[in-house]
Amino acid sequence: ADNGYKLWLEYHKVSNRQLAGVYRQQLQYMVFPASSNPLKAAKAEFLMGLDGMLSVKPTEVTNIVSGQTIVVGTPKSLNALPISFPDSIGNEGYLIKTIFINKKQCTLITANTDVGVLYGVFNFLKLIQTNQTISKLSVADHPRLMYRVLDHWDNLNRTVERGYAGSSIWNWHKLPDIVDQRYIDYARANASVGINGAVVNNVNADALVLSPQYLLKVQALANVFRTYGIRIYLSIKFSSPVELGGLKTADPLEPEVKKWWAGKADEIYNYIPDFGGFLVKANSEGQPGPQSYGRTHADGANMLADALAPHHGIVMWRAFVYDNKVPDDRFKQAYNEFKPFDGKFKDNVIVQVKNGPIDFQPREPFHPLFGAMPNTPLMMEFQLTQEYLGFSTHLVYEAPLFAECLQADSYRYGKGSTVSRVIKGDFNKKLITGMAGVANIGADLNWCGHPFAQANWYAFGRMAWNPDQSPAEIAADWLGMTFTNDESFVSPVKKIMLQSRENTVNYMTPLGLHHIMGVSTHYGPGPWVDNAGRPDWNATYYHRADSAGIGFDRTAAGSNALSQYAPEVKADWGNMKSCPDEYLLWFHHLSWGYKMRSGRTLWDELVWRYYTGAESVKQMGLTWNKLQGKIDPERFAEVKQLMQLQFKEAVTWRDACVLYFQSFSRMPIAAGSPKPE
Ligand code: GCW
Repeated sequence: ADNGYKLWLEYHKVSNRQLAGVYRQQLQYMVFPASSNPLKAAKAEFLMGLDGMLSVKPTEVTNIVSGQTIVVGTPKSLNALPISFPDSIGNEGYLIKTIFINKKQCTLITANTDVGVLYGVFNFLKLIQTNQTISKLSVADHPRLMYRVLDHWDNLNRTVERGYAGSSIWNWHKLPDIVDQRYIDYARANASVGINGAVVNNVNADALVLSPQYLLKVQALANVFRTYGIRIYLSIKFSSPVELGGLKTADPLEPEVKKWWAGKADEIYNYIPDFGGFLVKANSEGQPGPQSYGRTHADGANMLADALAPHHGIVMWRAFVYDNKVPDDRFKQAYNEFKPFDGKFKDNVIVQVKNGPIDFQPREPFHPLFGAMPNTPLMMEFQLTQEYLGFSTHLVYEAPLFAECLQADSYRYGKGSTVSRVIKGDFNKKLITGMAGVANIGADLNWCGHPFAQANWYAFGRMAWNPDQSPAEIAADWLGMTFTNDESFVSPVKKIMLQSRENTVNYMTPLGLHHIMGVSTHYGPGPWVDNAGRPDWNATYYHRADSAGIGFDRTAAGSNALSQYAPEVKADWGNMKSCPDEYLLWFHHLSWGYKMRSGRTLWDELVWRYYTGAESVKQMGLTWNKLQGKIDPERFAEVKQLMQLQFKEAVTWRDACVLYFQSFSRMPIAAGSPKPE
């Protein structure tokens, strides 16, 4: 076994012989002329997939043999054949169809562009990987978002900020001369789910990345990615004109600063003609930015946008800003700083907003900026790396977390104005659109540390392509492609995956608790932290437990953060009677004896959740143990050990939090709670 290196592109043998026979029958011949790099890559992938799954290699022909031929290409590459299709699939969409061409039946994979064909090929292979029939196909698909980007928080010394899967996959030392096979496999995996961009360095950026030496290295990566439809982007340090250029200032309104960036952009595009653009973290957590010169986010972003515009590059400007010098509730800062600049950003700026207002917690309400800036493109930022979700030790399938945010109703354009619709630009067609995922990839043999963490990379790609896809379907596809299509494995493990995030919320931060992890590591419980150097790094700042009760009052009586939402949302969450249990302590400070929907007191409910959370991890392990023999022994054993460790840590979370909060509630652990070990 490869221990997971091949990800969901393992192409294991189709075990159902009858089905394999039918597939082979229809794939005896192919019309697949390939002269461009993407088409060559598509063809190589196609042949590799068929060889792996069916041990078949279609014979190359120029004329269709009816019922036994697959035809792959664009109208241009297939110019000998009369092919037409709707425009609606755009530049990256594709069609997979059973049709008649010149009166002969065939399977056609086609698109407007070579990269569209590549996507079509991956999706055709997926049909076989998941054992679907291919005899009467009519698939037309296209991405709903334009920029589908992985953000690597990788430093130039190969450490990875919040990375739990080994060192960075980018070997800067050996680049540009050594092009690791990993870069190609990385690009294949991304293309297979439609990811079309990669920011290769940390948002806490090093100015050095813009030096000629590094641009050569970046160019070597870009040359690999291009074949797979992936553009490369860089995180930039706002003070680069000073640090790298020797200027006295990085003030975005200074002509010499503008000139420096424009020159730098020209230089980059000389190396990389299809360079994607810049990602910027400015004036947050100590990073430099326009505010350091008395200028605004819009001044900073627009200056960079001007430098990139002649080359069609974009600026992804992050809204994750907070600062202990700004008093008040950290929840509110991004909205306060960005909302006033709605409509003030250039067309090629997209404001990148984390899914929630604090920081990638196990559960957060959706960020109040979604829907609040009608004239500004907003790019969703999800975190795949499990900074607050047990690193790569805990099994947490994140698609339900993504879906919960995407399907939340902002009410900003009336009922049904979901976050998904906002980021798709449904309410303002002029805007560019996108989704970013903070990568969970490292140099570990299996890329992501935990075998199941691969599912988060996979699910991110699928949801960036179409944010409304169902987590359950994505999980089933991933399991089939990664492990086996055996229902007796897929069905229980899919259940495990779908339940996993809620389990983790329960044993870490139930009922709307947040940011009570160990200070700075963000691993393990730390509800007692109250001397972390700044108030908003303290757990006590967030849970506010005292002898009377627990929770952060964000109603008008408290920080009033709720006023940043539409009136409907504010009314719903602002009233403790209608506020869902899941968000309760995000918005309310309640007494320990408060009566919950379940009939239990708040204290009993809290205890019950912690115990249920830990218990469900134990159950997950028991389910897994019964599946021995259904997949390769290596990954089976690895996951088994990980689940045992996860259980141990879930118990630690439970006991630490229950005992700590009990020192305030002074109430007993009710009979009927699941028993401790
Ligand atoms: O989640 C927090 C992390 C920081 C990170 C920051 C950010 C890259 O703890 O490590 O820095 O967010 O998103 O900028």
